[in-house]
Amino acid sequence: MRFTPSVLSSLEGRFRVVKAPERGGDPAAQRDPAVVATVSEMLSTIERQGMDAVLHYARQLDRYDGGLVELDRAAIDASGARLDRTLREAIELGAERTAAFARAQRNCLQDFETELVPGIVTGHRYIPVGRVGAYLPAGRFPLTASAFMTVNVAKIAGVPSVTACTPPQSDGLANAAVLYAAAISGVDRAFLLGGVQALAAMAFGLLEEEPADMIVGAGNAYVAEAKRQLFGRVAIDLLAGPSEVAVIADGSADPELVAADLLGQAEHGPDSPAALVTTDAGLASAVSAEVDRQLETLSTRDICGPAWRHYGSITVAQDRQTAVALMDDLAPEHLEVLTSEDEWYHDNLRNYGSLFLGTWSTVAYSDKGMAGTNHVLPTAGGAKHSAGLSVSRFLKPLTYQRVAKGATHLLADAVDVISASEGMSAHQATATLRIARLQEMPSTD
Ligand code: HSO
Ligand code: ZN
Repeated sequence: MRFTPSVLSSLEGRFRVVKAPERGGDPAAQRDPAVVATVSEMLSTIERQGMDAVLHYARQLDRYDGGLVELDRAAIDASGARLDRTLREAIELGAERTAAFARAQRNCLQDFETELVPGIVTGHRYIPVGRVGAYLPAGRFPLTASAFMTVNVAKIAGVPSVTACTPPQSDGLANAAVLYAAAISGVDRAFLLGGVQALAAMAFGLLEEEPADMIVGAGNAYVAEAKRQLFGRVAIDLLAGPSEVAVIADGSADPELVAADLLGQAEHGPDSPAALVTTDAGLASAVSAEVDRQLETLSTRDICGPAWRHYGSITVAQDRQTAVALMDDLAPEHLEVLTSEDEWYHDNLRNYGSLFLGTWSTVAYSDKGMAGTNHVLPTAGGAKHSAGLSVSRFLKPLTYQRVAKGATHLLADAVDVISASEGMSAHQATATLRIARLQEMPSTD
């Protein structure tokens, strides 16, 4: 998350950077050529050699030699039994909340039909994607709620077939919490398969009779690059880079909470950006001191510390309009507003993946599924042009038209003229033939 130089110069004199990121550039915006080449080689090998190549990469990269394992009912039940009851209940709560939010969003998407002019009826119907493949990562931090955001939301959208892949852990098993979350989200089939080889197997139809139409879910840089290279052949959700957090705060904010929330996402990796924009210089120094204090005791300070040093920033804005202009330029994945005028910011901000309004809303509530909203969100400025994953992404608003005989001239005459001017006589004929038919018909009045 870096400010755009032209935006900074247009705001000159209205802000002061008190802590700049030490590292240049935006880690998510840079494609590592080595990653691009490795993924391209893997995809073409798997496309040519099929399951043999998939299993070869599973052995080489995941050190897994168990062949292709489908996680059936028995494995899923065993995963539930491996979990502590309080964790199981927390997972069930997350599944319920994300389903409730997705259902509410689904109800806002209406089929419609309208008669544009007499005799020309048009409309759209929401039809779900047929086959979705969901990747459920389980690296250093298994993101338990991933399945809620992908599998659960796809099933609420009405996707008939949702297949999940999750990598084997070092014990050769699927992460129990991840698998349980997928199971209660209604996954149709699940396989023990990780990384690029999992995405390729889903996209090339190596796991089932047919390939996936769409591939969703978070992953590391290799997984993101595989999605980029498979896009077109399949649909994807989005290309997510390192998770980001930004906070707008004024003098009313609690510096301890602001610091905790900044470090809360810095934990994702040493390249995870965190940005504070505040209208209060006193708060800026209080938060800076708090971040340093909290880093002393955090068990994940080996990640959060470098993330904050390299990609953390604090900027003091002269007024709330400047704070909004700066934040809209960052277009962060997660944006918290901790001010005495949160609704003013809500009305004026335009670019964010998901917005957390007020002291009592924090990013982890959405991350873990408890707020119901989706945590698959655009990073690296993608919020300028796109929203995150939601039930609507699994539903295609497919249009149709029905033209009455009596309306023929309302379309055909103009199509005749335009097609003639383009030299497209076959197009022209489809219209003029209908005009002729109409003229041949006996008058009904
Ligand atoms: N912040 C991540 C999601 C997540 N974090 C899940 C922890 N658990 C992407 O929005
Ligand atoms: Zn997170």
